[in-house]
Formats: sequence, structure tokens, C-alpha cells
Amino acid sequence: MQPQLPTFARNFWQEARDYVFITFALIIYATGLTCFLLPYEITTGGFTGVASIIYYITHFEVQNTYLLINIIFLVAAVIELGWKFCIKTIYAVLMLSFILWAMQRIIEMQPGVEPGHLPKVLSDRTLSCIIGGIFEGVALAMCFLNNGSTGGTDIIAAIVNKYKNLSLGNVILICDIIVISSSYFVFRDEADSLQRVILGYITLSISSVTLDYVMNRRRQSVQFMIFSRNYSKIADAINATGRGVTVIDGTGWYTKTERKVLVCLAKRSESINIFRMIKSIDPYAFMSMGNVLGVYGEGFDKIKAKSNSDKRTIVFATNNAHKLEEVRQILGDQFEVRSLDDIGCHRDIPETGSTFRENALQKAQFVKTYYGFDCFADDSGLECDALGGAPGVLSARYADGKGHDNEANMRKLLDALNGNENRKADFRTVIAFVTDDSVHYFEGTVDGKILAERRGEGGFGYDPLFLPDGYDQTFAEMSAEQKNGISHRAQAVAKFAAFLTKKN
Ligand code: ITT
Repeated sequence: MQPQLPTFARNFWQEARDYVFITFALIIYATGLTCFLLPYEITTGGFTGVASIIYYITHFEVQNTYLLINIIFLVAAVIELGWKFCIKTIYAVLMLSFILWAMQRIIEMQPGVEPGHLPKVLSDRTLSCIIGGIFEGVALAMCFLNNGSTGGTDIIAAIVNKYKNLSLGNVILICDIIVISSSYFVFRDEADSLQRVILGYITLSISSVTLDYVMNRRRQSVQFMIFSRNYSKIADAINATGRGVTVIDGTGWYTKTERKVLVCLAKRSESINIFRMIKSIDPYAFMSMGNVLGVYGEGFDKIKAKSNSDKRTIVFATNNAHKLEEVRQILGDQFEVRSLDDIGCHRDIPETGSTFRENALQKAQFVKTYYGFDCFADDSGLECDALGGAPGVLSARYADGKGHDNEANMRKLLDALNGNENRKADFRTVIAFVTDDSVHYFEGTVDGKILAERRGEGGFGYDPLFLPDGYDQTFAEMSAEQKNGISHRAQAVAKFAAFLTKKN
């Protein structure tokens, strides 16, 4: 593995790098606008488009209008989306306003340039519009790739996107079309008014194609399939760069011999390095490299598809299908409860605490840390009076220390209570709910007693032995609805649901 910087240092350098690249991007953007678009009265989309139209009519410099409109929308954005989302946008808006101002001053210092009039760099307006579009596209891509935005209609798009399920791209496109089309009315008395609008659309199209091209190129990933006798050395070498490798068993059909195949997904920019490594380890390795349209997961892009429903999504960190079913039934369809399987978590989450609380928190925190979802987990168990609260946190693995052999657990419990008059017991559940900035606990208990024999086929765990106080059926004899009406888990989940509904 490569030596890693501490997290805070990595974050600092990552942030600093973002700001440097965003600043470069803004210089490119300002160059495109002041040298190739404004002198030819070509209107692009966004707030710069609005600012350009005002400039064509009044000669009020673009950066002033751009800054004023952005300030209004940024105030709304900070209120709606919070500081965290807006900080880089605020930087970009202020910086772009400054660069636009500085660039015009530099241009004005050139001999023969009248103040307030930007000179034409090229004699051909169409060529200018193409170059202007390319500059804008490259600049926007650089901004987005470094987690920034140029403000403008991106802010409207982000606010609209919070409430309506319209994609950011669609919102920006609609705003841009309105801005460019409105330039027709500014130049309607001129012979080429329509041509100017068309040039505006061409600039917009070129900038979006360039934007997509640059973004996709940077994000492009490749898949290697490597066949080599030295596969373990190659896999180790690739791993050492921080990329993962999967080893698949195969059979070379001509020789009928077992072969190991390495599969590795990597960024295109890493491919040269991988090629070199393979060549130095096994110059005769047989391999293929192919483009892949998208790679999602750790080390690559995040899946950004929005859930189809407006329901809040929460993960229930359990491997117990019965618990999952019970909780889904109790919570009903007001929340989207995802299982560990749904989020692709197939790891064995450690449960090493000595209390229900500690274990529940450990499970929920694990998912929050490694998968990023708001998550809840419960730890529950049976506590018998006569056994000093045992099996308690060890309920699942009471018999053998490993877990989930319900029959063996019940047998051990019956043996432990054999001949004991005191059969009092309770089932207890503690739920821990972990979000970005808080942890909450919810508890439920149901008192009852342990029968001398199993009764009923339903439920799970110790249900056939547990007779809740005031009832003549064990949990295993009750229907799922009956158990969920009174159980420890139902009580804790009801409190949790009330909390979620209040928060929503
Ligand atoms: P997860 O940790 O993956 O959620 P688990 O089954 O290991 O699943 P716990 O650690 O909370 O869950 O262990 C609880 C054990 O207590 C469970 O396996 C049962 O044996 C018992 N138990 C809990 N709730 C129960 C219930 O409603 N009915 C019967 N037995 C229950």
C-alpha cells in the first residue's frame, strides 16, 4: 500500500488543489468571454448571458451584473442548501468577477483600445463563437471536476433539484434557452438579430459537448483482464498502487490447465503505469484492456441516481431476515428501509460490546462510516431473572459462542432453568440510529416467562419458549401482526418511527 497522509492533511491538500484548479478554470472562462464572445455580441446561457445582454444594451460591465444577480441567488442558496454547499460557489463568483474586471483593465491598457469597448481578436464571428464555446466548456468541466461551480444558473438548478425531481442538466438547459432567446429582442432592429441568437445556441451546444467530452475523458475508466503465470506478483504490484484486483479461476481450453485471470478496474490515467508494471514482472503476459462506460463504488464515481420515491431512505444494519421483516412491517411504507444486502454490504459487522447499546451503536456506526447511509441497528436479547440477565447480549450465540443456532440456544436455556421456579424473563431491544451529526437510542421491553416446553412454529430465536405477561400464547404461537403489536422490538421501532416522523 502507498504511504497515506493523515486524513486532515489529505483533506487540506485536496481542498487546496480544488481551489487552484477552480481558479485556473475561471481564468479560462473569463478569457473565452472577454476575448471571443463579448466583442462579437454573442449571448451565452446562464447569469453571464444575462450580464452580457445588459452589457450590450448599457455597457454596464458584465462582472457587476453577474455579481449582483449571484449575490441575490447565493443568499437564497445559503438559506436553502447551507454554507457547506455554497462555499466554493461563493469563492468562484467573487473570483470570476475579479478576473473579469482585471482582464478588461489589462485589455484596455493595450494601445488603440477605447475604454468600455472590447476589441475583436478574430475577424470571423463564427470562428470566435466556436472558440468561445470550447473555452467555456473546458472551464466548466474543470470547475465541476474540482467540486466547484461558476454560480449562476447552477444555483437555481441545485435549489429546484432539492424540491423537484428535475435533473440539474435539464434545469440549466431551460434557463440557458430562455436567456439566449431573449437576446433576440435586444437586437431585433438589426439585420442579423436571428443570426446572433443562432450563434448563441451554437456556443451553448459547443460548450456542452466540450464539457461532456472533458468530464468523460477525465472520468473514463478501463478494465484489464490479465492472464499470467506470475499473476500473484502482478496482483500484489497493482494492489500496492491502491487499486483492487480480483482473481478469477479459469481453464485454458487448449491446454486444459487451470489458469488464474486477474480483473482490474482502473482510471485511464493509471493504465500506462499498470502496463509498465506488468511488463516488468511478466513480459509475456497476455492481457486485454477495454473502455468501460462507468465504474461506481469505492475509489470511483458515486452512484448519483435519486430514489424514485420521496421517502427517506435508511439502512437497517441486520443480517437477521426475521428482524428485517418485522421492522419493515412495523414501519410500514412511510420510509424506505434498505437491508445490508440492498447496499451491497456483505461484511461481518463486529459486535463486541458488553451492552445492547454498545452493540447496536457499533453496527449502525459501521454502516455510516463505510457506506455513508443514515443507519439504525438493534441489539436485542432475552434476559432471565434466575440467570442474572443471561443470555442477554449473548442471546444469538448462547449455545456455542458463534451464533444463530436457535434450537441449541433453546436447549441450553431449558437446561439452565431446569428445576428453577423463577421463570421470569424479558425481551429487550435497543435501537441506535446514526446520522451525519447525531446518535439516538430507542428502547423497548416486554416482560414474560420461560415455559418448560416449546410452543408454536412462528417467529424466531427464543419465541417458542417465551410467554408474554397477560397472554396465553407464546410469541411463536402469535401471528406476526399480534407479536408486532406488543413485542420489545415493536415498542422500540414505534418510538423510532415517531422520532423520524417528527424530524421529517
Ligand atoms: P443482527 O445482529 O444481524 O441484527 P442477530 O440475530 O445477531 O442479528 P442480535 O445480535 O440482536 O441479532 O441477537 C439477538 C438474538 O436474540 C437473536 O438472534 C435471537 O436469538 C434473540 N432474539 C432477539 N429478538 C428476538 C425475538 O423477537 N424473538 C425471539 N428471539 C429474539
